Amino acid sequence: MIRICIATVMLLSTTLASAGSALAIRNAWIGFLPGDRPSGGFFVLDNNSDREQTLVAVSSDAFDDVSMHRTVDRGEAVSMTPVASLNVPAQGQVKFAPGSYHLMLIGPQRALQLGDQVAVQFRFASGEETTVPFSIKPLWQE
Ligand SMILES: [Cu+2]
Repeated sequence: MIRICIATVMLLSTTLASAGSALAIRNAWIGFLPGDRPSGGFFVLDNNSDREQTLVAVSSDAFDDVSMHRTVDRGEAVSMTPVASLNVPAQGQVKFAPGSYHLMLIGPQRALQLGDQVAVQFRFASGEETTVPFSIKPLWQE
């Protein structure tokens, strides 16, 4: 019974957090590469709630496939590993930036140009979803 009560309280606080838009995604941009090569997506995710939030899915109609990656520098070799989900601490922040976490955007549905915007959907374990416009920018400057 206690477990059920706790679950209910958590559900309620999740709903309240959603209503207050506790999650904010800003500085969202996609590093431009000509042609249909995979692009990287970058942004800052703020969790303004008092609960840890977990980012569980990212998608976009503008691409065949979107996934979360992390660049790992092992000294002699730099590689990327897929990230299935990502925890954002309460009152914390996660930065997606070149050389670190990034979105891997594969198979653009149309030729993208500098200055274009594409919509990217984010889904969290709480059930909250948000759609964020990403600007197409040169890869080597923010
Ligand atoms: Cu990658």
